Amino acid sequence: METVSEIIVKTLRSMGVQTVFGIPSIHNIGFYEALRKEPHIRHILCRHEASATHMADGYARSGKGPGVVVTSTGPGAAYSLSPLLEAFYSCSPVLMMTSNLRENQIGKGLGALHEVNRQHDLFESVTKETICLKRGDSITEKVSYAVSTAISGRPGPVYLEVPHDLWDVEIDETTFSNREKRNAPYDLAGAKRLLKKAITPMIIVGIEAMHAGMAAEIQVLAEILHAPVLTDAGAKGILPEDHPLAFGNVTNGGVVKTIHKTCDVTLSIGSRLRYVDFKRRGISLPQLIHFDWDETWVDKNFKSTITCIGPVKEMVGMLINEFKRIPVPRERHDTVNRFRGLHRPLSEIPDEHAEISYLRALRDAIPRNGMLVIDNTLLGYFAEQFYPSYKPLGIVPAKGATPIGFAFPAAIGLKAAYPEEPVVSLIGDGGFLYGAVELATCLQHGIGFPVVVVNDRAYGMIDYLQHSLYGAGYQTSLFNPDFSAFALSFGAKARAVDTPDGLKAALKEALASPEMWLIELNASFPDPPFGKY
Ligand SMILES: Cc1ncc(C[n+]2csc(CCOP(=O)(O)OP(=O)(O)O)c2C)c(N)n1
Ligand SMILES: [Mg+2]
Repeated sequence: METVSEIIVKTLRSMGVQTVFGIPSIHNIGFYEALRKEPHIRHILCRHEASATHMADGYARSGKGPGVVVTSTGPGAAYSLSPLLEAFYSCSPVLMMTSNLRENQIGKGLGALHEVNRQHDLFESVTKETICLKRGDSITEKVSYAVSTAISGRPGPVYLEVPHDLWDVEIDETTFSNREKRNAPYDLAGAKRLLKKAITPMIIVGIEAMHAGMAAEIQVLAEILHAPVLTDAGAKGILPEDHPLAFGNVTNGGVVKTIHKTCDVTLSIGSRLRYVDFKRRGISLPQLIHFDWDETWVDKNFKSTITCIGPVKEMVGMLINEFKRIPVPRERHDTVNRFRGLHRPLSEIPDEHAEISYLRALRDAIPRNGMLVIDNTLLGYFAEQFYPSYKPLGIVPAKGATPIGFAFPAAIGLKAAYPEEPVVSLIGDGGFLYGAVELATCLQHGIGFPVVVVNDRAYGMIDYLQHSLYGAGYQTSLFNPDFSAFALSFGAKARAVDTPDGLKAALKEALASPEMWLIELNASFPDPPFGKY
């Protein structure tokens, strides 16, 4: 006989879970008791459930299995909502485990501790599925189902709720074998036909393809078709951005606009084709072939000519097989050469704007295999467009729901997944103070990386919007702590810089050490990139 919590922990472990983020509570200590006895799962104790959920999201994006966060009933659970929204629309496989009232109290409105009416309903909009355990359930089956739902198809968060009187219940559970999911047959004939007729097709790759580990397939397909590749911000680097067919973020201006206007067929692979990235920018996608795992994002902003729903990696493999012996038309080579001639990578943009010099400093200091986790801060917006990424996760943005406050805790999660790889967080003074106390988490768990806090003493982006729309700023100036003294008080290292060279030197020093660093960058970037380049 084992307790429900022991079975849950055993199942998580058998499904490859190595790290769990969370905060213990009277309602989930039964689960913590099982975790205490499981030496192979590392628990990272956090200071806020919102940060813990961003950490689980950062971890989940690493591709090392689901990012698991454990919260308590009611207030603890509800703090996870906003971070789960980001994870949901960034297709990040987070497993949120939470407690609830005793099973026989749920839904009765008795006024029990931490009670919230219909707790799981809160999570319906921000998860792939909400799963509530009950007495009599096969725990192994439900927990396995929760994990596999998070990581399969289009990945995304799953909510798993356990009534708190269930944790310590002893049950005798017979093993079960995972049911095999069968994929519906898919038909690529239309896609092949259209691609054969195309003069110059373009490929758009979304963050889903990145999570599905499709870098190799994307490169082979792009080379076989000799098609330019554009990505959403989260997939930047899936084709190294110094590859001759990589043209960066779909939202960029310059050559990217020419590509949108010139290409006659679009092959979209695992992209949401978000309104903010496409429609709002006046982009049209003629003859769209939409490859996706399910139909949720199909025909939302663009009517597709051909829709192919199925296991996308496998479907791309089929295209590779079909096209590998078909010669590329001469005209396409000429068109792509013309695109190349118009392309202005970061190394060729003149230094006339401060942001370009700072992006160069970041790129020079961060090794090719490094990961830059960016918040929705002004320098971050420039990074999405101009910071070249040479690998999947070379840049990690919060573009699912565009929150601020993501990049510091998410970088903690990513660094927990990749302790040996260089990770840097770039965040504004406003966003950093959402979760700055997680410096304690870093020091407590020996997690060290540089967090660059851009101190413009403002909610700068909002100040810019107020000035452009109303001619004046209001309630956007920030009173800040002494960031260095703040970081030092936790035992982290700290440095304040105000030049690109200063930033580069501080980052190199920080990246060479295993310690936690706060680099305060005293600079402001009052003009966002939109329409500027
Ligand atoms: C959770 C959340 N709250 C509010 C916003 C609105 N918002 C967008 S940018 C921004 C200012 C961010 O300030 P800071 O982090 O200092 O970066 P800066 O704009 O100054 O570069 C705010 C408040 C948001 N995107 N997300
Ligand atoms: Mg700011």
